[in-house]
Amino acid sequence: MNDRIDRHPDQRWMRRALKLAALGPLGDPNPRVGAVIVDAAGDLAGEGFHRGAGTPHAEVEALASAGRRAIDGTAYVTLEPCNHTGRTGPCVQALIGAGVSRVVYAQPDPNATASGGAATLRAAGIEVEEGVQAAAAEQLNAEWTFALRQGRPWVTWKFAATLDGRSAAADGSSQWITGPDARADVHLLRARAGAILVGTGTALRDDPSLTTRLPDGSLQQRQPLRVVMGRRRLPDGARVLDNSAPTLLAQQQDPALTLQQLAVREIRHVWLEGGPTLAAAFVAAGLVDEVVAYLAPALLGAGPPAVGALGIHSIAQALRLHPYDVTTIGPDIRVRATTHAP
Ligand code: AOF
Ligand code: ZN
Repeated sequence: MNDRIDRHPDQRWMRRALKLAALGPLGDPNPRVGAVIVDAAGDLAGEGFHRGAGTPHAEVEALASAGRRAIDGTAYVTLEPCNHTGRTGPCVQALIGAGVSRVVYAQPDPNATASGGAATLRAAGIEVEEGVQAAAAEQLNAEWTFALRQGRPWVTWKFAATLDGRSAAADGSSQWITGPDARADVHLLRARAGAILVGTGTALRDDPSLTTRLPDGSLQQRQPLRVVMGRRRLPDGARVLDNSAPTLLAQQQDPALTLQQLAVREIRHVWLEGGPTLAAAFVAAGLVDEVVAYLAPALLGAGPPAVGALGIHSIAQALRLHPYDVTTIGPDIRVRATTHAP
């Protein structure tokens, strides 16, 4: 960040609001939002951030801590204040009621049911400025923003494979291709999603629990929705049906329909852990937005590939990805890439 720009109070306070926003949870139906109230003298009067769906919005927390010092003050919010009554809200009425004279926000709200806050604030005589560090705010909620704009969740497809792209050996054994550090990393990244999706094939073959666990093996507090897609019946004792996390059985084979069903449930980010067939169905439908590959420095020479046939016949047709991160994790290599141009 350029020093000269950063000395500008609007930039400085918005940076503080962005830091607060980052304290909120990922994988929630709601975005991470931070708010700062600065009093009429230009001093910090209140701070807040959103802790997840059903809890107070960031502005409400910040106004509560500012009390009467909000009068004639400025509110800095990382997202356009909401204009609706959902689980809580509307924040615009809280801001008007608190007597602030100016509102500065970063990202316009892409949620049609909540947007329109700027116009309401202006109509109430409040000075409004939009777009201060909008890109950084959007980055904080990249999957959420995508989901609201596109009407479907962002899809991250994760796979583990040998360097020659095999996700299982010729005898079908597929466990522990990568080392324990890579597997722990999967649990950390998985926990950021709203749902973990596999096909019935994987559920039957591997009997995975699809929970997110901490390094000590204990369950993380928030568990993503477990989604099993396909028509095959799971046995009653399947781990994915236990009570350690909610589970949805999506009894269809169409990726777009499953994503639609998840969008209705306010899932903004899907972590896809399918086998080669399910992965190919999503990739071929253009419904994979991001790939997280864990590559073990090993060769198998035979065995099923990470992804099945995609209808691609020449190098010219290859689906080229846009890598944004390559990291070694223990002996393994993690590559993260998007399918969209940056
Ligand atoms: C804000 N401040 O801190 C957040 C906002 O169901 P609700 O009532 O929690 O509303 C969720 C929607 O409100 C969410 O999709 C987004 O548009 C907005 N979130 N707005 O002014 C906040 N979290
Ligand atoms: Zn709100």
